[in-house]
Amino acid sequence: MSTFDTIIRGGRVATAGAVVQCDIGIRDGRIAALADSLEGAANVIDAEGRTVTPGGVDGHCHIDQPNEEGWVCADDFFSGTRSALAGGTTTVMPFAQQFRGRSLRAAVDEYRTRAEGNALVDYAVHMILSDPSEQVLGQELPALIRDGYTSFKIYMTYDDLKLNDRQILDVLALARREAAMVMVHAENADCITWLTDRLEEAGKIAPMYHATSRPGPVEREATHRAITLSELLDVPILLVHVSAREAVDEIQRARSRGLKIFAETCPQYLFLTEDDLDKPGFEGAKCICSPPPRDKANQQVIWDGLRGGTFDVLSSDHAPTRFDDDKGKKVRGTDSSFRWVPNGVPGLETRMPLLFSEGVGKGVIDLERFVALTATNQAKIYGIYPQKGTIAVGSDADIVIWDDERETTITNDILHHDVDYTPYEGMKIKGWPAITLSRGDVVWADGEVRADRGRGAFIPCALSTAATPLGRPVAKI
Ligand code: DUC
Ligand code: ZN
Ligand code: ZN
Repeated sequence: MSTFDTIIRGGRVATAGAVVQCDIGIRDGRIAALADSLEGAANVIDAEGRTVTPGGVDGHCHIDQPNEEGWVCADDFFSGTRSALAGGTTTVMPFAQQFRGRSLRAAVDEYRTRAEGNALVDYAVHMILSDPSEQVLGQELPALIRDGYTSFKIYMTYDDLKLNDRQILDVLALARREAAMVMVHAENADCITWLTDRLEEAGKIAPMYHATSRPGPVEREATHRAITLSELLDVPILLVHVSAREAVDEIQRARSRGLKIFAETCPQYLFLTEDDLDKPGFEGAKCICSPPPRDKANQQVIWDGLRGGTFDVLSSDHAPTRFDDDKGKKVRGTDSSFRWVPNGVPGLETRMPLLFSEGVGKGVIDLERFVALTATNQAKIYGIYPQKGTIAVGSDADIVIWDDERETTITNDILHHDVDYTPYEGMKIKGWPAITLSRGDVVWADGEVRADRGRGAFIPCALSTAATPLGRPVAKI
């Protein structure tokens, strides 16, 4: 009998702490040994000369998420996880969304049935909390947190989702008691609707005006307010999809006061600008997402924040709607206002290769930081570390062996999502996963998906130490 099921031999193995040349021994889906030289396996994968990283954890993506607005999420758990693994992501964390007036528990149960039997890689589930009623905060949410749903997103914008400050305080107080991680979408709702009304009155309805309706200060105000509410009750929060210099300033100011504020950004704020919304006809709708892509100077601020430590995680915010489809970006036709265009861009598959090429390959960040941003910090913040997000003895054998030299021109037809476009069409990058393993199984090799539908498992999340309060609330209550 062999000592290991698989040995990955001779790779340049990167964790968030170090890069070392070693062999990885895998047994029963987990990493069983790390050493200079291992022997005794039925399968040996040669990784000589290649970079080996933990499989990615994408802590913010939307997969098969229902809505009541007439458009559909283009990816279900099968196509979403297929796309994820082809780009090196082996754990996805999408959202079970509560609809107002309805039970959060029912939303989670229903969402789990969407995943069951369909996912190709493992998944954990966040919640979206749109109706923090007494019943939800008093009973459903505490029980759900104990069942492994330890993080949830709240919104400060979108009419059907936004919470007011009082509701946010109620939610934060609950998060403090239960040590849950709160993700915040920070944009000022009233500013956006006021600006949108004025733009529409002036006939400015083309996709490019989406960016005009949500300028940086709109993100700054909400970021500042979210931080203030967090500070008041001493509850760590994670600001998602940070796009603007103004928001970065607020985060850095809060951190300099010693507050526990976590921050996420996404590839769309590194690689797209508002000019991508200003394409002929309706093309710009492909890049409508919120917050919107900004200008080159803001892009640089986001890159600086990745390098300098402002950002803890890089997630995709994969929000897949098809472009040429009346259940997608064109749900209200091509003459409608940007207001009605479903928000979001696809990006599960391109997240890691883009950062590997343009971040590590171009010397902006080192490999350790790449691993921290795409896997380790995500797993730590959301309570699935060290099962996920690292290469260590005992961790799940979720591993990417990179073809460091492979040059790829990104086109939608090489991707594995069910969306009919990619915002990164035509971009040339270097480096792509050659082999991806999920719990020791090769799920991607030679450009082919090799995973069976349903092999992905639900991963319950533990309480994360990232959510532990500092112990010094401003509000003495
Ligand atoms: N913004 C969100 O808040 N969610 C999904 C997509 C987007 O652009
Ligand atoms: Zn959001
Ligand atoms: Zn999102």
